[in-house]
Amino acid sequence: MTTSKLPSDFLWGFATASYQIEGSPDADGRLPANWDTFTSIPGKVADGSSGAVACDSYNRTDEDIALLKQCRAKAYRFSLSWSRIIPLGGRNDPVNEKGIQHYVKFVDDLLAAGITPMVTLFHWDLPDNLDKRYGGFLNKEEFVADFANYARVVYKALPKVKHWITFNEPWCSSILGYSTGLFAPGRTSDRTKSAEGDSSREPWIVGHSLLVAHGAAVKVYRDEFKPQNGGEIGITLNGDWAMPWDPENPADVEACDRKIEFSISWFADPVYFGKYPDSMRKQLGDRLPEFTEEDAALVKGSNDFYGMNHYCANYIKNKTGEADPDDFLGNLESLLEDKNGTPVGPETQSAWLQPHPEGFRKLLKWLSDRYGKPKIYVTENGTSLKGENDLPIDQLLNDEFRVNYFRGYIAAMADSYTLDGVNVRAYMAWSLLDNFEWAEGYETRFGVTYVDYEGGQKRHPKKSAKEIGNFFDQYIEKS
Ligand code: GBH
Repeated sequence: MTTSKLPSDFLWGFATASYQIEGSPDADGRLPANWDTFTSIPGKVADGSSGAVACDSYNRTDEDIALLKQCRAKAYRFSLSWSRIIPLGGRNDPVNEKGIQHYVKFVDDLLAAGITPMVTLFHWDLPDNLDKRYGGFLNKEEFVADFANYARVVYKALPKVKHWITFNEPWCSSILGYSTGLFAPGRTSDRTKSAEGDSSREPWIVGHSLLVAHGAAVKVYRDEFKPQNGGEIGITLNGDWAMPWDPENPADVEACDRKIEFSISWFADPVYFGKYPDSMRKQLGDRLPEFTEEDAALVKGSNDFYGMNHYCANYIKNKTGEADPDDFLGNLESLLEDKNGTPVGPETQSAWLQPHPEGFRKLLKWLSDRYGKPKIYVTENGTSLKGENDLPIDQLLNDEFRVNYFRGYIAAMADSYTLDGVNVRAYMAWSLLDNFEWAEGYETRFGVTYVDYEGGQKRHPKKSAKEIGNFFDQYIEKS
C-alpha cells in the first residue's frame, strides 16, 4: 500500500485525436488531410480502413461529453482538424467559419460540463494541399508561416482554452512519415514502399521545421493572446524508458542515454537549451540542420510545460562500427528482451508495447533532472490488449489487464511526485475511445470505452473507464 500522493489541483482525464475519432471528412467544408490520402493507398493500413467514419465523434460530441462526465474526468485532451478550420491549410487560404464553430461549441459544452479542455493544434492530420503545394514539413519557411497563421486563427476563436499543445509527437511525424514511411505521407528511401523520399536526410529536416513552427506558434500565443487570456502552451513528445540489454556492458549502459536523446532530446534539448544533443550532431553531422540564431531564440524557452506521452520501455543493445545513414535510433538496437531473455513486460496487441511501470517513474526523473524540473503534463499513457478485438463483448468490457496497467502507471507517477520531487501535474489516459489506430486500423484498441464499429459506433465503457477515477481518488489530496 503506497502512501504517495498527488496535489489537490492535479488535472486528469482522457485523450483523443481528431483523425482517430471524428469521421465526417467532407462535413461543413472540410477538405482532405494527408491521412485521407494516405489511407486511400492500398496496403498502407493493416485492415484497409481509414478515418472516414471512425467513432463518428464529429456528430456525437454530446455522447462523448456524457461519457467523460460518467468517468468523472476533470479534463479532456483532443486535437483540432486543421482541414476543418482552414481547409486548404495556407495563410492566404479562406478560413472556414463552420469548422471553427464546431470547436467553439465543443469547448463551450465541455466547460458547461465542468471539464477543462486541453487542445492539441496538430496531431498528424495535415491539410493535404500543403503537402501538394510545397512539400509540407520539408519546406520550413512556408510551413512555419502557415502553422503560425493557423495557430493564430485558433487562439482567437477559442479564448476559453487555457491549455495548448502545439504538436503531438514530432518524432512520429518525422521518422514514421519520412524515414520508415509507415505514416502519412509515407516517404522513405525504401523504394518498395515509396517512389520518393530520403530516409537519411528528410526526417531531420522535418523535425527542424516542426521545432521552428512550434516556436513560432508559441511566440504568437505569448505576444498576442497570453496577456489577455492567460493560459499555457507546450509541445508533446513521445518517449520510452531505456534499459541496458547487458547491464554489465558499459557500451549498452551508455547507449540507453543515447536512445533517449535520439527520441526525446532531439526536440527537448532545442526547446530547453536551444541546441541539438551532441550525440546526434556527432552521428548525423551536417544532415542535422543547424539552428540560425533567430530560430534558436524562437525555440529556446518555448515550453510552459513539458507534454509527455509515454507507453513502455525497451532493452538497448549498443551497435559497434559506423552508423547506417538511415539509422534514427542512435546506432543501437531497441529490443523487447534482455540478455537473459527476460521480457520488458507482458505482450499486448501492439508489437512495440510491453508495459513496464517502473520505467515511467525513471523516465520522469530523467526528464526532470535534464530539463531543470519543468512542470510535466502526461498527455498520453495507455495500452492495447492482446486479442481484445476477438473477445465477446462481455469479456472485452472486463479489461482487467488495462486496469492493472493504469494502476501500475498511476502509482509510479504518484511515487515520482511524492518521493522523487518530480513536478508532474496532469495525466491524460489514452484513450477515451477505441479509435482509428493509424497504420494498424481498427483491430488494435486503446480505449477505456468499447466502440461498436459494426453496431453504429455505439459506446460501451469498459471496466478501466470507471477504475481510473478510483485510482485518482486514492492519490489526489483533498483540498
Ligand atoms: C501515440 O503514440 C499516439 O499519439 C496516438 O495517436 C496513438 O493512438 C497511440 O500512441 C497508440 O499507438 O510501429 O515499430 O514503428 C505513441 C508513440 C511511437 C508508439 C511510435 C508506436 C511505432 C513503433 N508511438 N511507435 S513501430
